[in-house]
Amino acid sequence: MSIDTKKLQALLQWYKQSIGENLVTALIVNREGLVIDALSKNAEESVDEEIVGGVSALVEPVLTRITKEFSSGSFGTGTFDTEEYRFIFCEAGPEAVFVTILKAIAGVDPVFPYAYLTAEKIARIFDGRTVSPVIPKLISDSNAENIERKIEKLQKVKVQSGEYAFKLILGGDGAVGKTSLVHRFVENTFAKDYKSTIGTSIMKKECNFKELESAVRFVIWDLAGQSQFQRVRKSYLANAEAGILVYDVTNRKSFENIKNWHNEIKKVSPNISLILVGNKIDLKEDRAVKSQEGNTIADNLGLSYIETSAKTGENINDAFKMLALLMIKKYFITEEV
Ligand code: G3D
Ligand code: MG
Repeated sequence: MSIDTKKLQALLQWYKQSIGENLVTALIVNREGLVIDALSKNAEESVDEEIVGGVSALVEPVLTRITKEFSSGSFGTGTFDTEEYRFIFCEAGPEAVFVTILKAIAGVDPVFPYAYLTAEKIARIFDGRTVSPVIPKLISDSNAENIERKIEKLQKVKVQSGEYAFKLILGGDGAVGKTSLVHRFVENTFAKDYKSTIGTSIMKKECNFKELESAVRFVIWDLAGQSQFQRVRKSYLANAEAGILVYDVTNRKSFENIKNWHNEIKKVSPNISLILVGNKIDLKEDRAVKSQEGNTIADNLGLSYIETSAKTGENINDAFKMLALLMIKKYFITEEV
């Protein structure tokens, strides 16, 4: 494969201009984590080996995980923070990942649209298709729509044997424990130093039921609650078959907001199957919402209710199992009749 490296470098230079001084560097790596190309200080200079070496050491563990988790399909995008840097990973075609490294103080949301667009262009360069290295200012609606389309494409994450998994989304205020819940379920770990997710990360997980001889596959989408990027949020919620509404039992406001989350999700995905989760039950002293109240609101909304702790792992598997059973009832059993 011959890659137009000049065009690649021109594109990276445009990217640098678009992002400004918060950009530390940008890399293109393959799925094994090897650097294919990187932003050089200026278009004529060759790539700074020292920066690339240091950065790929940092990026490697993350890429290893990505490669492992998404060996059978797309992973879309993900973010990752260290003390010094913030990373954005964007899939750039089947072979490459576009990695943006920002200063720790940088906001990720304004960078996202540029990262998506650049990743798309990188994929085209690798394919040998025609593409301009010029990156326009992304403020207009039509550009936002392009990004939305790209995300919709990512929705169709294919799993083994050509079957499609259910798209699962999470609703609920920031910091109620959505990301922790998913990580607990997917990896069975509770990362104490986990920082808030900005953007979307996509994980997949299969639930097996011996009793029913069925497997339910979920493709779990995790988006930051505080995302200001409304258009991304709408396509995040769209076409979802399953969802978990989460509140924090120590945070009354998050409980009161459940109705709003329910409305917003139902508006975008009317046929979604939802359950309600009251999380952080390990914090017994700080409890601000009674179990009975959780039950009542769930009854009113016609949902099943379960209480969990992503910290201790209590009821996490059962929560997902509850949802998987709903999916079986809706999609498998009714089909057989
Ligand atoms: P979000 O994805 O809904 O925004 P996160 O929430 O999963 O990022 O979690 C927000 C904070 O709550 C995190 O703390 C996380 O460790 C903590 N948390 C999540 N679930 C539980 C739980 O069940 N019990 C307890 N005690 N804490 C939980 P930090 O301090 O890292 O912000
Ligand atoms: Mg989160």
